[in-house]
Amino acid sequence: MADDLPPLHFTRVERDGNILVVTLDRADKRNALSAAFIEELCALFEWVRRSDAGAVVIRAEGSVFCAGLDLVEHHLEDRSASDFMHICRRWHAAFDAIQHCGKPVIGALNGAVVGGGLELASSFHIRVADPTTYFALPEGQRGIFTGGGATVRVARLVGEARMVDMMLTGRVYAGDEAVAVGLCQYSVAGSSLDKALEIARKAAENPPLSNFAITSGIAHIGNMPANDAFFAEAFIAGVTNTQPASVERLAAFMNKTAPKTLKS
Ligand code: 1HE
Repeated sequence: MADDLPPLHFTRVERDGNILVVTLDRADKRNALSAAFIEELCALFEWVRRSDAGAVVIRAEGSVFCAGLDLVEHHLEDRSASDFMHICRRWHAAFDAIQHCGKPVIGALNGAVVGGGLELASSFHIRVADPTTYFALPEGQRGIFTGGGATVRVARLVGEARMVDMMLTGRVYAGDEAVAVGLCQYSVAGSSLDKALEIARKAAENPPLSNFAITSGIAHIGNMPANDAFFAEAFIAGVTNTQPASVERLAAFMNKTAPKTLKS
């Protein structure tokens, strides 16, 4: 582990080979996101970006992955509109730092992934649910609005109409239905951590530049008008598809020493 890991109070970081395992470690408050927790995620993922990790798994201590905004802190702080606007901008910075850390980020989810917890999880590239996992946006019921990027990331995952329904009615999704609507890509009968580690190890076999292009390029291109998107895609492909690691892998394919893409 690099020495310059920032001080951590709400998370733990361990290494499993070239995979970083980040644990949300505020189980007594169901991993609710206080302002200080968000600052820690900003600093930690800036460090992750500079690390040589091949992929990252994010898991949580305790029965709940993340209960979202620290509602008690928010209530006690008696924030002004402008205070909370600045808080939201730090949430955006933290989740952007996760999404664009350059490495595949896989969430090993459990229990509630709600409100800001779903905003956090939607910044991961792959989400794996276990049988206890459920997703909801209880903002309407709490008399608040999403402020950590859900209007972009969750709406992209599930579509605007479904997100409006989730916020108005508090509708909960879990299991295969959560996969079907796009909230997670996997729902497993066993441990979400085991599956997330398996996915992370697989993804970490790709060249780092390819993983950077995949984990950031698709999201950025999705914000562009089609003509600009095609230009950006060509540019990214120009750089990625001519990298030394790609030349080696294509030579192996030509020489019939590379694995084929087969069904199962
Ligand atoms: C919290 C929080 C929290 C728990 N902020 N402290 N998020 C929500 O609306 C979800 C609110 N939380 C819950 O509905 C439940 O806590 C759970 C279903 C997630 C878990 O229930 P449970 O029975 O396991 O735990 P608990 O007994 O409710 O809570 C245990 C402790 O965690 C308790 O503290 P204690 O000091 O009394 O022991 C709770 O107060 C504390 N806790 N959740 C603060 N969220 C940028 S905008 C984002 C907008 C949103 O995120 S809205 C969604 C907010």
